[in-house]
Amino acid sequence: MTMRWFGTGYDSITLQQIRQVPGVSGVITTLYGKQPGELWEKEEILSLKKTVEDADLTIAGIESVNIHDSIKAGSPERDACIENYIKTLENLGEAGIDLVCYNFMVVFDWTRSDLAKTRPDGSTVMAYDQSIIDKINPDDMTTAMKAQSNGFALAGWEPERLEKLKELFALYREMNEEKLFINLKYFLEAILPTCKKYNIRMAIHPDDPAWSVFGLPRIMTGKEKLLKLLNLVDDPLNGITLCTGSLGTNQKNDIPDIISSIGGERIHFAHLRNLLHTAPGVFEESAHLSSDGSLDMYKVVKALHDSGFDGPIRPDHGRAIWGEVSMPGYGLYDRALGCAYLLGLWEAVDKSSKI
Ligand SMILES: [Mn+2]
Repeated sequence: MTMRWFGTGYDSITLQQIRQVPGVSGVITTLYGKQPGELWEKEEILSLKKTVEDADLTIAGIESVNIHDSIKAGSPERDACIENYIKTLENLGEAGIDLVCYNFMVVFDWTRSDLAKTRPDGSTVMAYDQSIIDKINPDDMTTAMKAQSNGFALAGWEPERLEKLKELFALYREMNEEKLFINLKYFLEAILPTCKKYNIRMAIHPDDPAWSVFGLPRIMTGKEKLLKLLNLVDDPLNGITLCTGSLGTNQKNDIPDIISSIGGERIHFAHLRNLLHTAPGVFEESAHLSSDGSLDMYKVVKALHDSGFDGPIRPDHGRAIWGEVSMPGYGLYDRALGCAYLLGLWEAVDKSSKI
């Protein structure tokens, strides 16, 4: 069990707090100040590692080493960016880090219409309403997200990159699902020899929400396309991050079935959280418990356990509760409750399987 930690100066949570959550032994972290395409120097990685290990925790994986737009778009400067990505993987590998989560969403990363929707119990959560998104001009999206961020930098919403929104949209004007798959394959094949050398597992994160937003193509949306990617580059190191909150945005996605169809060998990392669907295209994030949302977390954990999955798990976003102010979704309290609940489910599933 792990928790995501954004690093000193970026996160409201300390490593000492994470260390005190029972059952948590590692963090999923990143060099948060890095721009997509930028090289991660070995000294920076080793310094991050030392900080984490000094707190008696381990780095269980990196989330994320972000992919530069030229790689997703397949534009000429992609080879230079892939070169930097490969050097970054080498530096991570040399530091003993062997799990990298990334995503292949274009222009906008994870998207919500509300970062602090109040629930009946007074907690606030991130929420999505397609009809609200449909009325937002994409030009205003960055400002709308930033206004609700409690002053924190939001993962995947780099202001430096989104300043050039018109250029970004122009870059992807001709983009479609098929071309995105081709560009993703090109990227994975280029980095695979390095991944093999260091045994680095690449774990693509599903698109969130799992459908096209603002007319931009999205490809990591459900079982068929996840399997397509795994077959396209058929190597055990090419795997996925099983994110229940992202795949679960589409109620047609049967998550236990996705887990058993993919198999534990290709699921390298799991984000476990729940969400509540209130109408088609309308959902809010909930507490982790099955009883609080639309997903059956027992069935999810059982499917993961039975698949032979042995990678890190982290609770994903949590609610804001007990007056805590943090980066939206990344407070301490509700994620710690999520850890305890998920570890309880895992223990029950594991012990039941051995009776
Ligand atoms: Mn996730």
